[in-house]
Parts: sequence; structure tokens; C-alpha cells
Amino acid sequence: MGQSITARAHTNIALIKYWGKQNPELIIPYNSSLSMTLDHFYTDTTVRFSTDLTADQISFNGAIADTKTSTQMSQFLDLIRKQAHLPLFAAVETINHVPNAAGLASSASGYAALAAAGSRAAGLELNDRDLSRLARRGSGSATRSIYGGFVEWQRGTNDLDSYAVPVQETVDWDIQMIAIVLNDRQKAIASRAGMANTVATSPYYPAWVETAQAAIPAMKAAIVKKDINLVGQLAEQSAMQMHATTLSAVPPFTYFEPETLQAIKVVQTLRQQGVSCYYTMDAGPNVKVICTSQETPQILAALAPYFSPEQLLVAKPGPGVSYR
Ligand code: 2P0
Repeated sequence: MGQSITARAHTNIALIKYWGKQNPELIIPYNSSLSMTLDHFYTDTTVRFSTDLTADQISFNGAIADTKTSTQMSQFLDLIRKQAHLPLFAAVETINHVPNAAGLASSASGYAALAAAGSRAAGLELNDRDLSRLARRGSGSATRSIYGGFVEWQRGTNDLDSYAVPVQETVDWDIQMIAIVLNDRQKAIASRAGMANTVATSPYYPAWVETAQAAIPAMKAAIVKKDINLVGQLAEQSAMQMHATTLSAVPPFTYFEPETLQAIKVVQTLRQQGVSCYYTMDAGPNVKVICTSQETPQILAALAPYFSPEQLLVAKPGPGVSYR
């Protein structure tokens, strides 16, 4: 019986978005991305390889995982088995401390935690760079969840040189996010299919790659300056430029819903009143507000007429992977 290892990884929200793969099998992106890891939302995953098992046993929050999830996770475990020369099945228990359907990517924290617990349980001692490369094979956004604070996923061109690096691991200035959970319906278009369609058909896609790459050094400079307004402006631009590529895809599609625009309007109005707040959104309708903790009460009050307290989740910058 192998050792049982538990790892914790936190989810992250991209400020400069990842959108599109130059290599879908290895998950090598067309553009670098830059994110903030969140404190409140994380995944705890326990992995044990065992001679007693005749198949991988995978559970989520205490229940057996569905076939699609189990298959994806088993394929990911195959990468670890191959690297460790370990021909054993694994028992995997995952507890997601990401509120149900919060519109926060649980694949980011999920695959980062699975990479960390799985590799260690298999006897591999990976450094953070190799852990980031491994997590990348599960889900692109997981590449960044190895580190805390602000993190850059350097796109690279192949399996060896596409990984995340810390930009600012300890965030000692006032920046946080309010996640506005607009609805918990299943996404109409999964991000994986959405980005593939965009890469293949949007005439704006080459411009997306160029502008996203140019935004990375600008965002890093804004983080070094601890300039919330510059960080927010650049993040907002990146999000809307990404969403413009979906509108220009053939056939066109969008993740916007009416409530998305309602939330954006509240943020814009607050900003006109002098509040430093900016919006971003991912492959779903939910809006995340980038702001200071100081102004958060005022922003929550402005959102209150439209959204219930349960729909408004506040998160500060969080840490990288740890072992329990
Ligand atoms: C991001 N998103 O940078 C971007 C912005 C959504 C929009 O990464 O196919 O689950 O597993 O690599 O990482 C969500 O997509 O996609 C995502 P795969 P992933 O956070």
C-alpha cells in the first residue's frame, strides 16, 4: 500500500486571460496569461496508489465522480504513472471548497491539487516548475494555481518551456475581488470547445494573441507599482478583448447574459463616482469585481439592490500549493 498524500490548491482568476491553444493535446497556449490566486476557494485532494485496486477510484465531495470526470482524471493519473514507472491504480478523494457553481474555475484548483498529491503519492519529488508543467496537462488554468499571489503562465512552445512563474507571491497591498454569482446553470459552451472554435474561426484571433502578449509586461509593471487602477484597467481590457473574439467567431457566441450587463453597469457607475473598481469575466456569465478591501463595503452596498448576499463572494489574494 502506498503513502496517502493530501494537497491543497487554490483557484485563480486571470487578469490577462488565457484563450486558445497552439497544442491542444499538451495544452500549450497561444498567449501568456497572468492571474491572481484566491484565498477563499480551494480544493483538497488525497491520493493513494494501491496494489488492492483494480481501477482508479475517484470521489468528489464524498460521492463517486461521473464517468466523464473519472475518465479525464484517470488519463491525468496515467501521466503520473508513466513518469513514476508505477503500474498501480489510485484512490482519489477530492473535496472542493469552491461554492457550488460559483463560476470560479474549480478545474484550476482541482488539477493543481491532483498534480501535487498524485505526484508525491507516486514517489515523485517535483519542483514547482515541473509541478506547474504537470498541472497544465490537466487544465490550462491549473498551471497557474501552483503559486500564490500574482502568477504568470509563460506560454512557451512545448511541454518543457510552458509553465507558470511567480510574479508577486506575497501581496502586501490592498487588492481583492468580489465574485458576483449570476447563475449556476451549466455553461452552454465549455471553455475548451469555446476557445477551439475561436482559434479556428475568429478573424480577430491573431490580434487577440498580439494584444494579450503586449499586456503581460504592462500588467507586471502595474503590479510592481501596486497600482489598483492600472491593474483593473488592463484586466478589464483583457477580458473584453477575449470576449470580443467569441462574438467574432463563426458561428458567433457569447458568455454574456442580461445580468452580466447589469453587474457591469453597477461597476461603471461606481467608477464614475470615484470608486476604484473594475470588472472581469471568464467563460461564463459571472462577473468578478477587482477592488480594494477599503471600498468593498460601498461596492457591496451598490450591488445589493440587484444581487442577494449569497451571490456576492469576497476573496483576497491566496497562497500556492501546500500539503496537509
Ligand atoms: C483563464 N479561462 O485564463 C481563462 C479565461 C476561461 C477564460 O482558463 O481547456 O478550464 O482545461 O485548458 O483552463 C478556463 O479554461 O481550459 C480558462 P482547459 P480551462 O482563466
